[in-house]
Amino acid sequence: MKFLHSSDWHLGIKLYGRTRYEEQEAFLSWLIDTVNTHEIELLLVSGDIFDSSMPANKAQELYYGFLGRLAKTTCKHAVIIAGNHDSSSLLGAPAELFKMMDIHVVGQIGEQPEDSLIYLRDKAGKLQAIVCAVPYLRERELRQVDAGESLSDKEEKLQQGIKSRYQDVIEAAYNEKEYSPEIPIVVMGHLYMQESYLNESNAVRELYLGSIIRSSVDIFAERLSYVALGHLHRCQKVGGKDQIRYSGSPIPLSFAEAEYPHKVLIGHLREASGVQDLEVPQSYIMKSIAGDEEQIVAVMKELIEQDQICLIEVEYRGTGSGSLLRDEVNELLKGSRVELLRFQNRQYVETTLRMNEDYADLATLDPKQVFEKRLEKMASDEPEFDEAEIKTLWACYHQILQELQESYSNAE
Ligand SMILES: [Mn+2]
Repeated sequence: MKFLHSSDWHLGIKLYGRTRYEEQEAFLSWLIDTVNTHEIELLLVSGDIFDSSMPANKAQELYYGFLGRLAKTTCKHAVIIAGNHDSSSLLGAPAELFKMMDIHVVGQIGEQPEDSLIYLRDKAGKLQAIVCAVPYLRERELRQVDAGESLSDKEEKLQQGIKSRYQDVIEAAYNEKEYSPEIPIVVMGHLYMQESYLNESNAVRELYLGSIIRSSVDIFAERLSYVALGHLHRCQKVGGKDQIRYSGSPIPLSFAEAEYPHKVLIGHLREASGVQDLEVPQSYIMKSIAGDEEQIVAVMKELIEQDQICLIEVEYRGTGSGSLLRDEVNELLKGSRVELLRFQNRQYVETTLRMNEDYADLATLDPKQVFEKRLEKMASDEPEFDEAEIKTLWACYHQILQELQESYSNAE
């Protein structure tokens, strides 16, 4: 059975307030053509279909419109799981209706391991493959909070919880009475693997989020045909294994992600070593420009010349305030197809911050810096405040950030 694996569509996402519908629509049309050209029979989408748990109507239209068109292609089966950005109930609501179209949507992990198994059958009802469809596992589904447990106890328990959920579902597939060694078993998951490669924006985020729960490839059985993962936005093999892969997102969702190609993966369930990546054509150019006035203007002029839609962010590294440059940039862009999404002057903002502690542009600070400032203020206003209390507050703050990361748009 020929499959196509994709994930992290984040339909409806905004980048500095700008929606990405044109690019997402172009990707979904390309995907329909690709399914037909490559005669794909099984589509696997490993989570983060939508960017938000309450997606805009337009984002939902794209999704349902796509599934409607998919029904008219060579694709016989589709399996879609929820990611950390998706609302499991919103995604799962039409599941019964979709089943009739052989589209399987798994919003939430079932009570029994068998509930997560999807049986793909041919027209005659003969079993062709089993999919272990495990959506993003939320903390409340994984563990009970014990009084007085430390942060590392908690991480250990979460890690164990994830491992045992996957292992139970995989075991249930092997124990299925219809299973025989020639039936391929596929696992789908939306999680963060230890052996994976992080891009820069992940690494920066990790600095202030503290450690994030990561799982190791040993949670997957050796004999699996394929493991289709979502969560990280860069296409990659995991732990050097041909059959364990992240497809990555189809479009760059931030400027940092524009530095590498975005892909989908295609393969045969029986020959995981032959998995191929296919680069998704991008409808827009995305570019970060950094430098002094002269450098920035030069790059911008080049981009304007190209006459293609281009989204840019500018980081001014000169010594002035940059306000004249900002005017010049806006003037240059008039009537062009280049859109400025963000103009930043970090050095200037930092100098200003040092001069006047009360002034801060939130967009240029990360949450940790904001909290640090708050604690500093507290310590100077209330001298009785001690080290131990500060430590406790930091631990709580880390935990809150980690929980927020599960549902907010800064997360993968
Ligand atoms: Mn994602």
